[in-house]
Amino acid sequence: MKPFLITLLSSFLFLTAQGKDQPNVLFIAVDDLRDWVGHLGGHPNAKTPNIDRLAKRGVSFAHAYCSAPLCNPSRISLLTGIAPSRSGVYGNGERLRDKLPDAVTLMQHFRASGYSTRGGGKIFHGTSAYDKDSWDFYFKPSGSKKHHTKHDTSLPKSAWVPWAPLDCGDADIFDGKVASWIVSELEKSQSKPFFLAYGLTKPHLTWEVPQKYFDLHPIDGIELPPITEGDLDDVPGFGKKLAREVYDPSGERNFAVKPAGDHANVIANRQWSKAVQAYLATISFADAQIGRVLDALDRSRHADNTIIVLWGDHGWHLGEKEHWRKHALWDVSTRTPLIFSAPKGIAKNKLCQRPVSLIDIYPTLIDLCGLPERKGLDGQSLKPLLENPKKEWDRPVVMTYGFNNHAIQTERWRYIQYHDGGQELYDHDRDPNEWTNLASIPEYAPVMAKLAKSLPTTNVEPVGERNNYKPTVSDKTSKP
Ligand SMILES: [Ca+2]
Repeated sequence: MKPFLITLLSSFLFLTAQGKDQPNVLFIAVDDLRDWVGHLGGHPNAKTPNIDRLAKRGVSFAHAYCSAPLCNPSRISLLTGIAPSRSGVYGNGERLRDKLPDAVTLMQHFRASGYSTRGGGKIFHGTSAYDKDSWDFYFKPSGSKKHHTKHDTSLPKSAWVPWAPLDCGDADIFDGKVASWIVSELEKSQSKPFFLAYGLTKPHLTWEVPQKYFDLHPIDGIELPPITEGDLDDVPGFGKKLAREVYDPSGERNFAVKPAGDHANVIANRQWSKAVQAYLATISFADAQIGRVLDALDRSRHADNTIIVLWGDHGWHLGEKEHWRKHALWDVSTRTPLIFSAPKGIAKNKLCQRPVSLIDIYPTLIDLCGLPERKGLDGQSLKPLLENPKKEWDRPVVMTYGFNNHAIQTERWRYIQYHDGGQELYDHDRDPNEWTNLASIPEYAPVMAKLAKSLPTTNVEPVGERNNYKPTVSDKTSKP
C-alpha cells in the first residue's frame, strides 16, 4: 500500500475510533493466580485489598476457567481466540507465529480499529512476547533480575524450595518496574484510545518477594488446603502422571520430579506451611502492584473512560490431589480470577457464578468497545452476563491439556476424558474438592454421555515425536 493511503486509512480509523468516543482498555494479566483472592474466598489467609476493590467496581467471575492449564497455551488461546485443540498449541514450547502465522491477535484487532496498543511484562509467554503485529510499543525493564534472598540454609540441596523473603523494595523487582512504567503511561494524555497491557510475572514461582509481604502472613496462622487420604486412588493412570510429574505437552521440560512427586518432597522437607505462606505473600505483592496501577488510573484523565479486565492464566495446586503447580485438568489447576469493570453499562459489585472461559475475553472486549465483530473466535461475548450476572448461561466450558485430553465444566459437573480413554466425573454440588471420581458408577453414564457431547470435534495433531506421551512413573502399585 502507498504511504499516503496508509496515512489516509489510519486517519479514517483514528477518526472512527474518536468519533465513537471508544473506551480505553487496561488489560491486567496475573501469572499463576488461583482463587486465593479475598473476595473469592479461596483461602482464609488471602490478603488482596486491591483486586477486591476492583471486583467491587464491576463483575467478578467465581467460575472462570483457562483453556489450558499452562502459560503458553492458555495465553495464546486467550489472545488469538483459538482453542488449543484447533491451534495445536499445547505446551510452552510452541511459538505463536510458527503455529498461527495468520492469527489476528486481540491487540492486532484493537490496533486495526484505531487503538494504540502498548504493553509490558508477561502477556504472551516466552519468545512470543514481542509479537510485532500485536504492539505499537512493548516495554522492557532494565536492571538485574537477581536479588538477595534469605533462604533456609538448613535444608538439603535436594529440597525443592523456590520460596524465600527478599531483601529489596517493590520497585527493584520486575513487576514493580513494569508497574512504574504503566503508571507513567496512564499519566500521559493520549491522542488515540489505548489498549494498555500490564502482565505480572507473579505469583508464578519463584515466590521471592520483599519481607513485608511474608510478615503480612505469619506462619503460625497459615491454614493448609483441604485434602483427603488416598485422593488419587480412583484417578486413572494419566491423571496420576499429571499429579506426580512436571508434564509439558510440547516436551519443553518434562521430567519426573520424584517417584512420588512434588508433594512428597514438600512434606519430607516440612515445607507445606512455608510454601502456602510464600504463595500468599507473593499474591499480596502482586496485589500491591495492581493497586499502584489502579490508583494511577483513578488519578488520571482516563478514569471515566477506561474498561479494566483482570485475569489469571490458570490455577495452582498446593497439595490438593497430592499435586503441586498447574499441569492438570482439575478445578484447582484450571480455575482463575476474571474481573471486568467499566465506567458504564455493566453491573457493579457482583460475583457471577456462571462457568465461563478465558477464551471469552476476546469477543467480550470487542463487544464492550464496539469494535467490528470477528468470525472464527471460539469464545462468546460475556456482555449479557456483565449486564445481568444471574442470566441463564448454558454453555459448557472446555479445557485442554496436551493432545486430546479435555475437561468439560458446567455449573454442576466436571467431566475429564484423557487421550487413552481414562475418565473422571465430579459432582461440584456435593464434592467441590473433587475427591470422589464417579466415572465408574453405571448410573452416571448418561451424565457423562451428555457432557461428552461438548468435547472438541477437532484435535490438531501435535508436531514432533517429543509430544507423545511416554510414561515415566510406574502406576503398578496404584488402583485403577
Ligand atoms: Ca502461568
